[in-house]
Amino acid sequence: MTLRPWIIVAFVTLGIPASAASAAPPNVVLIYADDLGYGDVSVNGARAGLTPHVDRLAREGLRFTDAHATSATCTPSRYGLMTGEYPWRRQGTGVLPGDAKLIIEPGRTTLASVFRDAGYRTMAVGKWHLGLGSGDLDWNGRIAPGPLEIGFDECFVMAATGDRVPCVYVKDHEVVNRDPADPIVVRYDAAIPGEPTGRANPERLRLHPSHGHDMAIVDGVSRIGFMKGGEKARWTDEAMADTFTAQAVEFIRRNRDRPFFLYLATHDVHVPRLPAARFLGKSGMGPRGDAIAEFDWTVGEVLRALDDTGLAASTMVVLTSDNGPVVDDGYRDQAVEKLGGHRPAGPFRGGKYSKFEGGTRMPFIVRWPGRVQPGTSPALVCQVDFVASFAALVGRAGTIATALDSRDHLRALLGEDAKGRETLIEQAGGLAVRRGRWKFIPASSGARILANTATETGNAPAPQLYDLDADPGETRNVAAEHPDLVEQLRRDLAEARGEPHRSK
Ligand code: NG6
Ligand code: CA
Repeated sequence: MTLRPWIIVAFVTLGIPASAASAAPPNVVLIYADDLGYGDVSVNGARAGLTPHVDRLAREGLRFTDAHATSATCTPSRYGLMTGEYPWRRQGTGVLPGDAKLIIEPGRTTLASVFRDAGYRTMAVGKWHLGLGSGDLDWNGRIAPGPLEIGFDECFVMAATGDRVPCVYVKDHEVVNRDPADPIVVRYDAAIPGEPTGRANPERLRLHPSHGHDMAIVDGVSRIGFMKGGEKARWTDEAMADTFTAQAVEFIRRNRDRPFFLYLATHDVHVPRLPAARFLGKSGMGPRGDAIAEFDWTVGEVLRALDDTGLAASTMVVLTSDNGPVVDDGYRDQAVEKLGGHRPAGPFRGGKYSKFEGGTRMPFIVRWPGRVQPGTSPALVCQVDFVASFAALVGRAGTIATALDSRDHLRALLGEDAKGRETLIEQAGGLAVRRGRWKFIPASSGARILANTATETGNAPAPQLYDLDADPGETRNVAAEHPDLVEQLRRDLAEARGEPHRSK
């Protein structure tokens, strides 16, 4: 705590609890990693020295051990984070192609609009993956609706993922460096005649796919989807983290004198993993580990910008990720061969695409010097609660009609409540449910293991119940020993789904 003695005296004299006496709401910087697993940071078990800046954030902040994304893939998690609605309530919230239309209705209350309406300057930097336009978007014209229509004052984003076309940046309503003489064509339904593809022209590749990813070739890497034109607008993979980080730092500096919300959604550590040359070999784990080092560098640059501008104490930094880790996600990048003893999901089972805890259990740190006591919290928290919780932070507590799954757990985020949610629904295709230490996965006929990524999905023909306190790795199914709990969690899931409970 950095409270000065006279302030403490004032609290005592006036009877104001120190915790309720924070001044203005802080700036908020949300660093949202892509596919970064619970165990990918040193503070959660990765080798010492891999993530020094994340470690610093954890030392100075509150590290959560039971924090979640809503889902085990990107688009649904981002949908839940932005809207405060569980994505599985909505059709069309699965992993989107790069030419998908915006899936959040313009004008809807979102995490961004909550801040904007409270007088914050808001910006989205990095990965978007929530769709752009309203169908049949012309990439050479005005790109709308998008981030600016759902609460951001400005944006500098990629449309979808690093491995999907179009491989260009969008600033506000326009593709960066677009050239009317070289129009951009994007399609997902069929190849574009005359354009090379990874499948037809593997000799042109510097990074080869292990599965999928054999369509358009951009920057020597074959991607998902087809694209033509826009040569000057195409990104260079190795410069992506530098580009996004520079945008973020510039936004912080430019807004030093007013409240701001920065949503910094990195491309790291998603595929294709092509970090800048200076990170190569840094991790000893190949490009996936080097991408973690690059992500950590981004975190360091953000912290440095806050230090340099004198904004560290008045800024809440939240660091988390959109879904669990995956080792081979479609490129032959040596991630499997060089993994060694590293455990991307930490002590948890599964990862990206999985109903086991590794799917949604995220690294999660909140730093707000002088306001949030450093330490760890076991509270069950979820990104779906950001809308309601941050609305409370900026003084707008109350029901937001469209954020129907978002609960105000600000006290948990600030370290004043060690419990958090009573129950939580986890999504990976199908659903699983948490109640305190208990985790229930209903019977499911889906594949137990995804052949391409070697993911343990959590699907099984029999219902599964795990005691995560005793067995965080979900290795011992205790459903048969606790029929009452199975029934309770089944009911929790049915209630969340809004279905009348049918006893089985
Ligand atoms: C999958 C891709 C995977 C990744 C994922 C989305 C293939 C074979 N696999 O379909 O590489 O892009 O979609 O990842 O195409 S996410 O983090 O954006 O959800
Ligand atoms: Ca992701």
